[in-house]
Amino acid sequence: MGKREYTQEELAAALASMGVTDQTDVSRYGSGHINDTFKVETKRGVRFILQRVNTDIFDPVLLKNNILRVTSFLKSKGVKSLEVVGYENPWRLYAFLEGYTSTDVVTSPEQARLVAAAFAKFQNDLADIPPPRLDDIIVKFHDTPDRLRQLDEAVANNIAGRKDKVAAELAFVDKRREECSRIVELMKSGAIPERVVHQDTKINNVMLAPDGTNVVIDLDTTMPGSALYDFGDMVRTSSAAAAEDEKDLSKVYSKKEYFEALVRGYLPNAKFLNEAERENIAFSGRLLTFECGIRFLADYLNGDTYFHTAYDDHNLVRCHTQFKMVESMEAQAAEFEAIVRSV
Ligand code: ADP
Ligand code: GN1
Ligand code: MG
Repeated sequence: MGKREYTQEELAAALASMGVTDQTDVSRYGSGHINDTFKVETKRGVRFILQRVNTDIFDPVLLKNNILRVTSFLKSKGVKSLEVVGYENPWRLYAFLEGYTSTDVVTSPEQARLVAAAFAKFQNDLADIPPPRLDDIIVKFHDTPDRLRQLDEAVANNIAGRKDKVAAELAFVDKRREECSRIVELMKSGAIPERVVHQDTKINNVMLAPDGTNVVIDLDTTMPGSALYDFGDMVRTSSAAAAEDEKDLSKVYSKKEYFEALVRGYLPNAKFLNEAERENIAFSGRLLTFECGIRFLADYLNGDTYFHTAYDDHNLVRCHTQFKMVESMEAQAAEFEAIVRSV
């Protein structure tokens, strides 16, 4: 879906509802695929992030409740997090994280290590959030068999008439169906515990500062799930040699030195992991990347209604990079397993 247009009047009304009337500039910001995000400059020199929550995807009332619980709990622990300045559904205002930047591609092993340590710390920080259980903001979010079911439905419906263009991609999926249920089955059996996890650990959801400090952002999907969802999705973007929408697939592969840095950043800081979780660390990278490829493919077939897209085949290009990453991880599976064992 192309991004929705907003008039300055609409943006001004949203800001005014949250007490800001001295804005000098409000402009699109960041490269998130879900919400509409704006940077706000003011006469005072204070800056904000204004966001309109994507109400096609989220129940805004449940989402607000989770976000306020998570951010206030982290604040009570002295953990630097998103600071909610205003929240008038579907709009919200965050303090701008000055001095921090986000990137779409990892540029050094040290950066990968820092990001993995940041998400391990995030999981630790939220391990003792008081009851009740956080809401399932998106039900079955990382239930890979259910994502396959959604893809099959998209193929059957063929809403955008693109089915004939994706025969090779569907054959790629068919060869890998069996492995898809491993994590959900281990969760059902109790071998893998439910924890409060982030569930969208892509590299641009961590803000980084030059001194190595960081802030985990995009807390919309922070809810009960598996720690492996976070590690796996980290491998998806933070071991990638190229951007999620790189068209030249010869540039797209999973870098072993980045994978190793992720494991070195994550495992020593995630001491809570049990045996079954540790055994599936390397596998989770392949699975979560495959799942994301399936999601891009299903959205392509559905006519691009979920992820923001900038051009016609954007979701198909993204699907290709994900599947190329999967092949790369499959080819290095033994080496990746050995890295996990050595750390
Ligand atoms: P989406 O859910 O669409 O991915 P995000 O919440 O991740 O939206 O925000 C999109 C981008 O906006 C982030 O990747 C980051 O670059 C930027 N951003 C979000 N919140 C802040 C903040 N508080 N301060 C500075 N930049 C931010
Ligand atoms: C979306 O919101 P953003 O851009 O950080 C998506 C993730 C996908 C990712 C793929 C709520 O993340 O699950 O992995 O795109 N978020 C949601 O880039 O669906
Ligand atoms: Mg984001």
